[in-house]
Amino acid sequence: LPVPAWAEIIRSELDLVNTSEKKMLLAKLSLKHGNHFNSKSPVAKAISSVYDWDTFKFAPIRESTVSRAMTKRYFADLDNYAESDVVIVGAGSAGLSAAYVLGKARPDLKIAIIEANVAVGGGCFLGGQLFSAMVLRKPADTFIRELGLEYEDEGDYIVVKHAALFITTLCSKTLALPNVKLFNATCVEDLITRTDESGDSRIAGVVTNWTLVSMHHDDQSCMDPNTINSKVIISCTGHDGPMGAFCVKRLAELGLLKRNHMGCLDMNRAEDSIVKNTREVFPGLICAGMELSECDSHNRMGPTFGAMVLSGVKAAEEALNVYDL
Ligand code: 48N
Repeated sequence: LPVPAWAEIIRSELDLVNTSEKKMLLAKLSLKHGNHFNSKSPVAKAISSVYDWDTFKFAPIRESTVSRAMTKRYFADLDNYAESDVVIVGAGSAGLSAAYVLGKARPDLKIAIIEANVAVGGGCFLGGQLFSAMVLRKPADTFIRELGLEYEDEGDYIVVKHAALFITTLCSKTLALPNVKLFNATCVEDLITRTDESGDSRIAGVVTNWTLVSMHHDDQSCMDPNTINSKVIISCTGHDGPMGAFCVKRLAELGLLKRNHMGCLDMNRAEDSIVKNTREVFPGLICAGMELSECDSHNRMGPTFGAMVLSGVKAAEEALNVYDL
């Protein structure tokens, strides 16, 4: 049978998808178009030509090659980002939004993201109380369109079908930027400061350690940290979790910043005030997202993320406006 034009189109698209997707697509097409897709059809051949499972074999490798492939790159990154232009603490919705905007706007800047968890996302892998859909109030829809994400437009707000779709898309686009590096499973356990003759201090970088090490300083002998020097820190460590609001708490502990606690939930007040007040809270330290509520006692907003996204965007702009980067 001559190969109908649509089979040619499908075949070319089949080359774009991986095998499991090919199989799924073929099954769908078989259901839709009947026996055109039997095992002898050109499209079926396109799939089976990819892998002959009987003779399938990976190329050989030695274990140490894998180890060297990882460690060589990881330690080269640590060396490269030991002096960063910007360090973003926390890879939740605010931190990743800040990293994306900054990394895209200034490809000349070296941006290190330090995330305590193995996984990024913070509170944004779910929309709220284990529900998956994610609500963002307008005008945060502009950022969702920037990411090329589909959403349902409900007038004053939009809904992304799964919060994980948002945060993984944001993460993948951010990490694809050549000047952004994520150090996950790594936490900021202290800050680097400089104090001038008049006794005024400013932040000059972060003190880091593997998160699991940081969590066991009380039951292990001294496990010294690593450091990253940078001109500015954007702290987005949230209000929740074992290290929430880390930088605000650390500065408050030293009497360098007044700590106010997060207010009760008021969605309208919370989102406006968090975005409006995203700013430098201490010389060298910009605070964004829910960590700010622990600094200025803003209300919490509950399961809506527009303020997190736009607070991250504003923090990126503050970093460019306030500092000579
Ligand atoms: O998602 P979070 O917690 O923080 P934000 O500010 O990006 O987003 C907050 C948002 O998820 C909400 O809380 C929503 C809107 N709920 C509001 C409400 O009313 O309940 O992300 C912070 C990230 C996490 O991934 C932490 O693991 C990480 O920061 N983190 C740290 N990473 C490195 N070093 C640290 N010291 C540290 N502390 C926290």
